[in-house]
Amino acid sequence: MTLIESSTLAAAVAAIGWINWYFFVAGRQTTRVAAGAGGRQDVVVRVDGGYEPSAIQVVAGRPVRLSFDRVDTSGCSEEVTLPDFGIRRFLPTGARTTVDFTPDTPGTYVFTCGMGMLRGRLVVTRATEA
Ligand SMILES: [Cu+2]
Repeated sequence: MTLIESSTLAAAVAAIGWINWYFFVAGRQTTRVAAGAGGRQDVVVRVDGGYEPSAIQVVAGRPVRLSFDRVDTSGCSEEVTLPDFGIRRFLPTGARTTVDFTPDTPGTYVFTCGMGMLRGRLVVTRATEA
């Protein structure tokens, strides 16, 4: 192999490694939310062609506030729904939209865009598990 061939190969291997990490490792990390003053579990979710963080862990029986900061202009992300909680909200670009609810039952719930294409997970645990 020439030097150019081997450095191209190295760059390709590095790119593949990064892509695998991005989709299979980074996306699986769950953000644990600690309750702040007043017991509310506050988390800011960036909406930019997806949700960041996309996996959020909270404790059952205490109020949750999801603050969606939408930065993209794709029609896909203009709505967010939490079907298990009967919530559907419009998210204006460049603004923060807060969604308040209290998950009473431990379990894994989804939040998605209006069409169900962008997806996030809300993992609700018992207070003693957190
Ligand atoms: Cu969508």
